Amino acid sequence: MTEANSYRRSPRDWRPLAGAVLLFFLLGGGLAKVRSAEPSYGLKLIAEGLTAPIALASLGEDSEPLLVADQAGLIHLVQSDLPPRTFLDLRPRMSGFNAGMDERGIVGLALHPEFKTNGRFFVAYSAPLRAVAPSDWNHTMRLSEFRVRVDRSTVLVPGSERVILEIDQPGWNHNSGRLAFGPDGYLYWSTGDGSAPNDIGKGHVAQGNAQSRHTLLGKMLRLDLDSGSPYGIPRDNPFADGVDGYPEIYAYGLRNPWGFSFDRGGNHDLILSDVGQDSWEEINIIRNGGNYGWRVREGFEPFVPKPRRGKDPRATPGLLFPEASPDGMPFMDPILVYRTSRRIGEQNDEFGVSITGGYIYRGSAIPELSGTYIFADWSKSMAFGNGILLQADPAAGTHVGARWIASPLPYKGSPSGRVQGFVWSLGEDAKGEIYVMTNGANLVSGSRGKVYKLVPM
Ligand SMILES: [Ca+2]
Repeated sequence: MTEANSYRRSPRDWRPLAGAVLLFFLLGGGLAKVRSAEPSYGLKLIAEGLTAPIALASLGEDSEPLLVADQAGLIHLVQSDLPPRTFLDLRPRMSGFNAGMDERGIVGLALHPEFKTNGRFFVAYSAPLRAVAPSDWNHTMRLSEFRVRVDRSTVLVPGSERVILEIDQPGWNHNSGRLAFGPDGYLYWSTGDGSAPNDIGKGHVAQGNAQSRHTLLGKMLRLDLDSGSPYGIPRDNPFADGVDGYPEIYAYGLRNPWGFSFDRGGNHDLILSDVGQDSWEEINIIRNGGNYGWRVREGFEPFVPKPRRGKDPRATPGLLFPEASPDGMPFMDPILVYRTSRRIGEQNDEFGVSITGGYIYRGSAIPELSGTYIFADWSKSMAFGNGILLQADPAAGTHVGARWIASPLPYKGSPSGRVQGFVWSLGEDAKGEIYVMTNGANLVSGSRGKVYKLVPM
């Protein structure tokens, strides 16, 4: 907790801090990376007029063309200097949206590792509640496969949708749903805890969905899309035999993972952001079978929820397990935390209210950023968008017990790292270059969504 407090730093403190770090380095202290005060990179607008861009992928070995998935239900084909054009329209197959905030829609996109030769790609989206689900639940999250023509990757094969797996969702939020293929060739699919505060309520099992091994909510799932029908279970999934938990589970104890990636270099670590409820935003290194703590822990601490609507949640029987995991397994601590700004009635100088996961920069355009973990916070305000780009130096390693520290990522024109709009998501192309997807509104409607690329300037 004490180490976390030291991260609390106003963006305006960045310049003097950079100076202090430089002095420390010159005196032989040898702190992490030292960069010039004026960043040589910035954000280049490559697409606008979208709604809520949430995931992207290069179609080929070059950066472009890009597929950009919009939470509102469209996947666009994006090339610089051309208007985005519709590649896939899932709106007729989706559940609806709230007038206000919403976490439903298209939430995940991933191309098969052999996409070039098999044309297969995968999308996670919110479908209407299926008949077998409890009738008072909200919707059904669907993972589907689609195909493009192998001779022309920009052309979808009509009628190619094949439903892989559906997960019923009690609420409209905490869906997560992000997708990525690992270096092992398996598809990883993150899920949120299902909705309600404290992971308690309608659609939440007694010990919380995230801690239960018998629900697919609050998990990292891992599927083999090259065997079985509609999918196979990798033999080393922790509950592959289905005895102690659902075989699709790879890791658990997650609340609402808002972005994850595999490092293209190094140890190819799986790096995941988990949005906190009351106190801490987290980055976690996800390992096979790991229990990442939610709702028993938040950050490095036992989770003690703040009272809501006048009720003291401590009075809820069975809520708190502060000392040990209910199943006796050790918890996996995050590798990085910072204070969420969402606490009520507290003066704060934190980065924002909701962490957005990113990428270790392995591109070639900005050598200055090589090896830096680049991520973001959605916004400091819930109402108007003032997101921030953040960075951490992974030099401390990714082993259990390693700790990274978050700081703003200043870029040309923004010494504070602040971004206009809500940072909806970050993306990475085939060359390892990084994209920042924003939305000018805190809604899944309108046309204030933009895609920027981090480029030398
Ligand atoms: Ca955690």
